[in-house]
Amino acid sequence: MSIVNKILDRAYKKAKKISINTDSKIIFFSDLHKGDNSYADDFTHNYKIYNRALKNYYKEDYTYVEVGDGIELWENKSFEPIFKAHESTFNLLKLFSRNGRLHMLWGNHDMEFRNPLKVEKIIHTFFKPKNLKIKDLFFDLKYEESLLLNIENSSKNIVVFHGHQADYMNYINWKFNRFFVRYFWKYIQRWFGVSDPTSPAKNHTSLIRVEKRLNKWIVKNKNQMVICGHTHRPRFPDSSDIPLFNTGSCVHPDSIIGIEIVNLKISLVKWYEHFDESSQENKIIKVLLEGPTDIKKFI
Ligand SMILES: [Mn+2]
Repeated sequence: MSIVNKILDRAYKKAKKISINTDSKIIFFSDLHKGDNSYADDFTHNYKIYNRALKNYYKEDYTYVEVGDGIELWENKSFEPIFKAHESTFNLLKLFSRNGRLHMLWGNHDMEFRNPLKVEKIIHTFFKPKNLKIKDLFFDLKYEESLLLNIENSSKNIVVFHGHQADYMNYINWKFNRFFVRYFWKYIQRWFGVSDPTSPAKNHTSLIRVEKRLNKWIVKNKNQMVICGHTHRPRFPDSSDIPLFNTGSCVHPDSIIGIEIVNLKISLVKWYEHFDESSQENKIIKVLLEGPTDIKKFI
């Protein structure tokens, strides 16, 4: 059995189980790559759209699932500047967390969160006594590798993980890749405008390879439905196709893309800023890209 299959099997077996039914409302976003607001921060230009979307989802009683790479810990060594740059976003996550409606998964760019001791250390280093007030305002950062959404009173499941489990270089060698991006690539990117070669989001061959491996695993596991991120390429298959869904990302040039599950129906949605002719002002709106399609068609 290949190493990738072993990694995927393990992520599947140890997934945190959650049961869902016709009342469940879930929004999945991934790949925010929140940084320190500097030139290299890919999220900054979309934070207004993202915050508006999150406020809406919070009001409408959704559960928020972050499917990995929420935070960019390759280009940034410390968590403090990221927290300071995106405090409004973290405050929104805190609301979901306090209501028990938050699930955070780690990807390759925030794989440090795999280790609860590391999380504790990151929080401890940041929340020194002078920052204790902020700590009180913060929430428990608890990360999982994967979720298993079980359709209530059935044996049917959807598995959710970041997707770098099918990307050997980014799962096993994440520390080397992080080193490469942190000390070398960030500067090349800035000076010459070249894209990071370790990222399937910016490299078509590796994107296709990751999708192929995931498809293979799905077929091997009786067409197990999967929701992932990582490649930044949104994906919503036909019901006759292999059930591999991808949330896209929150770093698209002028929009964020995500997946919703409402009333056991799945959709792909996009949020973006749009100039409204009648009111002559910019409005942030949501459009449906695909669905809503009955989940039963995929499982
Ligand atoms: Mn990733």
